[in-house]
Amino acid sequence: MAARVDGDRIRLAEAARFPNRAVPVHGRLHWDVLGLWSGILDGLRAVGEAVAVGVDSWAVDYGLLDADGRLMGNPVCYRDARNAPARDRLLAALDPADLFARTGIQHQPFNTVFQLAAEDPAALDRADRLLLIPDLIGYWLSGASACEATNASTTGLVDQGTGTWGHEWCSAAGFRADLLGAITPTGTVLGPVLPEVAAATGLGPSTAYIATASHDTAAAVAAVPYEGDRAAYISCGTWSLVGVERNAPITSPEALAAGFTNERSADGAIRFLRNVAGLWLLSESVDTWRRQGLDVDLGDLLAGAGRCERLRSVVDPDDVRFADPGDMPGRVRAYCAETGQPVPETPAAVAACVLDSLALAHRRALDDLEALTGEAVETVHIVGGGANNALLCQLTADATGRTVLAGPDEATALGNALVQAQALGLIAAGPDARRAAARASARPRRFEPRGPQDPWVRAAARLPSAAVA
Ligand code: LFR
Repeated sequence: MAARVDGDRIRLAEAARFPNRAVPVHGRLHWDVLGLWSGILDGLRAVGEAVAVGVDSWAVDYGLLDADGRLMGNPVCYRDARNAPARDRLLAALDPADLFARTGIQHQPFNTVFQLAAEDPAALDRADRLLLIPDLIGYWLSGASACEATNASTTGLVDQGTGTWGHEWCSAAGFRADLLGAITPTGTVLGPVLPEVAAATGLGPSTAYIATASHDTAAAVAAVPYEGDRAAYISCGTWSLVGVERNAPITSPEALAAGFTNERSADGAIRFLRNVAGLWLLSESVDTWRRQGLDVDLGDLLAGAGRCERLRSVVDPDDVRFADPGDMPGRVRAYCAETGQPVPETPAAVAACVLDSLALAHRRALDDLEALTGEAVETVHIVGGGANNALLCQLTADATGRTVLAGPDEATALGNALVQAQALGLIAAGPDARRAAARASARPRRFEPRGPQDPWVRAAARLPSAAVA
């Protein structure tokens, strides 16, 4: 994405778009990180000159570098099956409540700490450095190896008390703490891109590489155009991250049991949120139908889903069966059959079931959020690609009985750019100035709740109680 600072706002333009797929090979699910790198170089070539560049991506995943700074292997995708047993092993060796109290991070199987416990010990011995995905791309761009703070917080390895890596968790997971570099404050200007990158892309040699909010969710939350207090966000894409921003973490046993986590925001505050499985269920369904030779058009599918009877069948999107890539429509049908609900047969019926279920999961997360924080939520900002899904936005308003403000859809790119613009002094420092710029840059669409809440309450009763990681 190319971002231009225009007075008090940021204008975004798409420069290039390429798919990011996890590739199963030899019993392991990998990311094609070199494919991503070449897509990024194409994108930079399309942008041409730029004052600065910053990278964000999904969290937790990493590459290992050897002493020559070479990537030792293709990064493993966080959805790989190796993580859950490693998590269970580590949690049996550590005190889970203490781990949560000190890191603030819920025990998702894919947290970096658990992935590292599942790594090949020989690879960890040989490795010189670990870089999370955006830091790895930043290293290839600039030669600087950052450990940007928002993404570092998702690893499950940062002690919130000291603000740095917890060495005892590194040894428990079986790796040397010196694989991790010092944590880089969000918004640090790290110097120019490498001459070979400048030459290959047309970026000027003085283009700065900035450690922006490199966790995509932190970047998206940095761009929420809040209009008042009592607002929550749903950063809605592959995942629905449902949360609020707070000054202090909540690390009570109740928060742990409810599957909430405390990640770091761009300003060093806390993103208190729950990971809800999100539009992953729909995108995997569409991929499955296409593999089966069905010609699925997303617009037609959503229009069809909108015409279906509401709440005919619902699933718990956080059920572990939906976590792995694969035949999502088949799993949705099996879930409905097992819970004695009508089985959705057509793609539109499956999409309706998924979207009703996501709206219901949003409702459940917001209710839990209110109970845990003791603060009412009146408005819900849906940001990210899900903001373009008008049906999901309307259903979320209906299910939660709250006003939904949808947009910006490219919240992650906007937040990334806002943090860079602040680092360069193009926008005044601090969260208030950034929020004002976010509001000036986005025009959210409003969805008001329709109808009573009872059908949603009754539908929720059809599901087993909240699935907690
Ligand atoms: C969203 C996200 C979530 C994180 C998950 C795995 O893209 O970054 O915040 O929990 O992906 O990294």
